[in-house]
Amino acid sequence: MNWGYRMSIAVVALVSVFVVVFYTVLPPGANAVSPLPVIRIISSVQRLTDPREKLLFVGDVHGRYDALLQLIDTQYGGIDAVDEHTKIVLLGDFLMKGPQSKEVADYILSHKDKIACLLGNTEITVLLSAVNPFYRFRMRNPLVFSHNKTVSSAMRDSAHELIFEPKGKHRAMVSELGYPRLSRLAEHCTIAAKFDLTLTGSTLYGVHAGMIPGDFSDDEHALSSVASLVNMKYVNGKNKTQTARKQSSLPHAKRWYKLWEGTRSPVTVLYGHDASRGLNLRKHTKGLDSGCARGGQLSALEYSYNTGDHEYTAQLLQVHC
Ligand SMILES: [Mn+2]
Repeated sequence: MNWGYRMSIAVVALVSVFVVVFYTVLPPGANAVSPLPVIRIISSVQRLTDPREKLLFVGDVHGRYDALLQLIDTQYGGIDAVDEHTKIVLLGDFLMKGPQSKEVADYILSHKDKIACLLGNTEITVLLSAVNPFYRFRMRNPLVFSHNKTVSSAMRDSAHELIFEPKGKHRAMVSELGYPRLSRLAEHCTIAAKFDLTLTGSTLYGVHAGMIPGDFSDDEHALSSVASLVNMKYVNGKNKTQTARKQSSLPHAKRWYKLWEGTRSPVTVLYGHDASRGLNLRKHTKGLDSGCARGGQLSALEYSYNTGDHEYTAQLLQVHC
């Protein structure tokens, strides 16, 4: 054997040993940049007791900072004019697709007191990519949520379809936003938000994909998986613990919001995620993803208390994208 040939074998062997040690022997976390903050599943319960308080729920922004600005400008005359009685709630998937993800992230982080953000499947996948920079070989580091839940690699729904699989575009988003900014988003945003409207005894939940009746009830075990909350479109009508994004992935598949029809619950769920259905306003469920990312509209619902009839009214706002 000549010298060059021996060297090639030695190099291949060394690289193989390195890869094996790096991806199998080292404990999880060893090849992460650094851990992200624990992500809160639900923000601390917010009680609205003052009739002046308003909530503005905004559908999937998807990097369209221009549309978000136009919405806030049209309704309030700019973010600086939003008073302390008004809370803006972004319903997830505010990153990617459109060209201005960084501007959207900075807008949120510069106005944390006025803007609450929920994490969608897009943000979860970007965050998974951030803590697994070498995902193309193997994903080792889960995201950690309050309630001791995790979302990790190769996470599949009941039909074994991969739910969160970071791809090149997610890695590119990690590079564009940078780790410190993503870490601040992970700290500020939550998976869901609950608002108790004490003046009427009703409750509003915001969540990116959807909620099953009974989620967030006092029985903690009734909580759906994080994957359901941020990614589902369908539920198995005969087993509501099984959810999926695709209809073909489930037996007895029906849209999750059908489970809310006919209930006498005082709960209303506001969500995004389902641009294929578009604006979808029902009694207990309000779908607000009207396809801004594909040239549709950015939709929002503003809840304000009407002192005349002692009810909250929901006003629809839309801007063209
Ligand atoms: Mn989504």
